[in-house]
Amino acid sequence: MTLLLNDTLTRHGPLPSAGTLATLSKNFIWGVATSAYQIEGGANAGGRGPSIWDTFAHTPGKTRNGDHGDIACDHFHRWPQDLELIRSLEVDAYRFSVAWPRVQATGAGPWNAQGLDFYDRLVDRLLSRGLQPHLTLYHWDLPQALQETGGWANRDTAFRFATYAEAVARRLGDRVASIATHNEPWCTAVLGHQTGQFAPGFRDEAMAVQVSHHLLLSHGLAMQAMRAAGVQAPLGIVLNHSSASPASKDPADVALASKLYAGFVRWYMDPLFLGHYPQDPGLTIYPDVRTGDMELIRAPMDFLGVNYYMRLWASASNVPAPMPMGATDMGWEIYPDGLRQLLTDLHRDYRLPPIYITENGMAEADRLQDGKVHDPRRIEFVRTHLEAIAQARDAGVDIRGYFYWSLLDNYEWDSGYTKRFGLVHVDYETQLRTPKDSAYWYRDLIRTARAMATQTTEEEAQLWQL
Ligand code: IFM
Repeated sequence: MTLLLNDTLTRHGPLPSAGTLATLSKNFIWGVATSAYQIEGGANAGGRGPSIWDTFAHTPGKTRNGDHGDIACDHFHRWPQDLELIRSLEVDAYRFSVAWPRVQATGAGPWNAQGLDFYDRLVDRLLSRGLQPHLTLYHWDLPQALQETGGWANRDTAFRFATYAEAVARRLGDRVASIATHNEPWCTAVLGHQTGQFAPGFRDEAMAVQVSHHLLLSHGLAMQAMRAAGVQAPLGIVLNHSSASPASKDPADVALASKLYAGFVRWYMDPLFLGHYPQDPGLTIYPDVRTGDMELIRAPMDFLGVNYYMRLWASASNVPAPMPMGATDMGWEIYPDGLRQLLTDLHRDYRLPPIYITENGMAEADRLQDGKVHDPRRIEFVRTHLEAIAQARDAGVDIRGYFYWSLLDNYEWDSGYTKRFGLVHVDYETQLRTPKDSAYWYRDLIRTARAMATQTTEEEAQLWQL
């Protein structure tokens, strides 16, 4: 069952300041985000093939409680109700991902009509509800069959990805508001191939570096294929980014901050916007790059998606971050000013296309009590991060929207179902969806920002008439 938001205006926490709302009221969209493996379930339904996350999650010891995405939020079956829920949030936009193994079971060969139809219906229903669909092609669920031929460590996978991207874009690209090639390639490369925390679970740094290059190459090839197919939707990529703070002025801390930022942010931004990998004394392993790769990778994009959760804290002597605003249930420091700093630094260092904040949010140990979830820290988290975004916008960064991560509590990868990021609480036994206080607060914020935008436009119209 799905409880929709009722119409009453609520006061669950202070809204951002009037200045922030004014800054974010024009030419700015509000959204919520999800990804396929984290919500869909329907693992064996409709001709879907297995992905590396099915394999990884079903391997004993890899995820908390052995949790997997076989059912997740059962969105594959409950999507019509979920779309009504999104509509009742009064957002402008919904960001979701397409599961590659749902539309092409083995990552090569025939297209699965049932899978493509699923996303086709989703897109059409979103549009009919006045919601912009923002599509991500790869949110970590590589078809298992491709892993068996080497996965992202095999250069050929980049070419398979471009074929997949073109097929999806030909089918949906006339209706979606944007297409991102990858979500957070750093996670695929490093967590999937260096630390072994994520699927496919390798622990090999040199492999991770080569994977990062193949991911970027696959982005470039997919962009080229989609452009050649005449796809109309704006095309880009989504990166997870952080600012980096040295713990002190000690040169060792400063050098560590530089290395962390180079490995996390510049490793992706420099190839995409400057056409080369960054040089930093802390970076020692570089990938095998073939002639023509960098030209493909640096091809212009229509937008950049930025996901921000926390800053990187750099202490060579392991001094812990001070965490004046506390930490989330993931243990991640809450540090909104890092988002302002990151955005203004990116603006200073690169010629950027318009930016969307494609993910930002927090996990909290939420409890459903008497049909309600009180989550004041999440409200404060979003409010303070919006203040940071407004400051960056005022400083000249072209930011066009904000997507809260996530619409629903969902499958948080190796943490299984133990971490709740949603605006909407999910009871995984019954699949009951209950909007949290933060869902109401977010809806009220959007209403207020929209009212301001209309008011300003009316005032401007009056000015012109004088
Ligand atoms: O849940 C993830 C998402 O899949 C990618 N970005 C970070 C989120 C929170 O960890």
